[in-house]
Amino acid sequence: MRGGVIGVAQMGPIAKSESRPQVVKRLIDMLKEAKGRNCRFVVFPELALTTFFPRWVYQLGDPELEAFFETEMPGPETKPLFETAAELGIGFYLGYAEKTKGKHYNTAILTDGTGKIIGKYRKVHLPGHVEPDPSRKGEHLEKRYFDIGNLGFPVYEALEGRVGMAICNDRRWPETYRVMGLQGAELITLGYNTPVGLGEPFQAAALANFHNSLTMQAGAYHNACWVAAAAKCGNEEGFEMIGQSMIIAPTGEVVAQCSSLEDEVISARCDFDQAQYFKREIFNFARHRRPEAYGLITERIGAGDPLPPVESF
Ligand code: CDT
Repeated sequence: MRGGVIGVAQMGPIAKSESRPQVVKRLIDMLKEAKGRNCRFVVFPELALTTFFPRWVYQLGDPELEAFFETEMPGPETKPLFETAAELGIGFYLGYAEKTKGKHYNTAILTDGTGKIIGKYRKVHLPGHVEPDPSRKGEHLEKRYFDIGNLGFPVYEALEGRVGMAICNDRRWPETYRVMGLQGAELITLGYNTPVGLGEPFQAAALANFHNSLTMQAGAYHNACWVAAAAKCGNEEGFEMIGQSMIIAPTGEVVAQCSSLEDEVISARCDFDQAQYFKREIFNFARHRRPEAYGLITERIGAGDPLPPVESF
């Protein structure tokens, strides 16, 4: 079978005081559990090696901030994860904070079953703010700490098919899935940290789980691909984050979902050929998509740009 049994390894909270070796042990334990379930690939969360530090205000260059970033992958503390994965013959998606050549990225890597890195993605849609604002109930300062990803949305050959990556807020944007869908992605892997209770208006917090599944189920169906998504969740340093990690079929159906807010492994048999009917018929982009008829949508419309004039007819 192309594809195979895919695991999602959701993580409960990571305390600020937790060391990298302690976190890596948690990841290894879940990798072993995934092996017991016959998985050949496992998806870990966004920023899976540390607490979600963008909730706090640091000055750039502060050593405490810089310590959240990896300067090499694998490094001495993450190597055991790669070694175990190679022993077990499991590939994985891992999110972490990456520092390279003076740049800081919110990054994910893809490995094959030998512990070799075969793909990298750097988060494009960075939510939140650059400057803290004491009137907010909680901060989300990804724009302060990370540079915008410079790798696009690449799709890699893996699991005898095509596998792409996204990170957290990316999952809310249809273009994330479509850019990978246009490259024939059969599985989109992603990790997330989604806090609630930062002072959202009206029902937004209550709808956080609904919007989580809504965006990913739509992305899977519209692009005829599997989506495997892992949360870091629960009460982390006094801040609540949603769980609801899931695996979604190309039909848009949820086929596995976590029920806890802790470390938890789920798995599903993801046959890439199950996507072929939709890729060949309903979402055959080459045959049915009509970008030349979409008009202004092909022009760049950025934040703060005036809205384009409306044609009268
Ligand atoms: N990590 C991440 O991207 N989280 C965002 C929450 C943003 S709330 C300011 C998300 O879209 O889930």
